[in-house]
Amino acid sequence: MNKTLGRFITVEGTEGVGKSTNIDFLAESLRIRGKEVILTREPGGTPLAEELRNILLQPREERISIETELLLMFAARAQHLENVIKPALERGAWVISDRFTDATFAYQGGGRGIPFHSISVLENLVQGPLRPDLTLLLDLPVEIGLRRASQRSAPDRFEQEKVAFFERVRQAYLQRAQQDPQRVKIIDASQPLTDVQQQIGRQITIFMRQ
Ligand code: Z5A
Repeated sequence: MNKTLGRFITVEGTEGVGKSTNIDFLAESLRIRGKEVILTREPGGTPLAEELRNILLQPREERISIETELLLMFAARAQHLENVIKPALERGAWVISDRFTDATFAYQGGGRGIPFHSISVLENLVQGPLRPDLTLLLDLPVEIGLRRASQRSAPDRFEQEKVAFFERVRQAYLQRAQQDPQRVKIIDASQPLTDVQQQIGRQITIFMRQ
């Protein structure tokens, strides 16, 4: 656990797994236990980081190099950590972030092919020792997630990727869970919403007992 009073929970997964749908439920289940909860997201979470998010997600003619994409993700993260996450943890709040650095390992690492050790260098530079206390990985076959997500607005720059890209992202996430089972808990997101929420509730109960 971080040596702060608050706790840092991240929610991860590939496209359309139900992160946004379940994050409010997660926040509410902590609030009824008396916790101050801060909900945030990556890339984003501060005005500047949200500007970087727009740059990252907007489809554009000029190709964004994979290194530029990686560095912009960490630039947004540095801002988010300094101005939102660390101050909240220091005053004892529980921070829930819709995505964090596991997404970088999954998308820029697994998806784009940037070596994991290069990502680790930036992770250490930007975060120091700070890591999430708990990560809920909502896992779902890629085609189901893409089908769920396709019912929304026009696809962003990531959503324009092919199925094979998201398969690599999913495998990288599952690898992260395998390497750190104490922190990363897999939630079967293919189940009906009530069942997914029961799984999340169980993990939160276990986490709060630790
Ligand atoms: N990215 C990156 O590359 N590197 C990084 O380091 C970071 C991010 C931090 C923006 O993320 C992009 O940034 C992301 C990765 C990249 N791009 N992609 N792909 P984002 O999180 O903002 O965007 P997103 O992944 O596109 O989120 P999403 O598509 O909104 O997914 P979601 O929040 O997980 O899904 P949802 O909106 O909650 O649910 C989708 C639909 O399914 C919706 O209609 C629900 O009603 C429905 N749903 C949800 N649960 C169920 C169940 N259980 N059954 C049936 N239907 C369900």
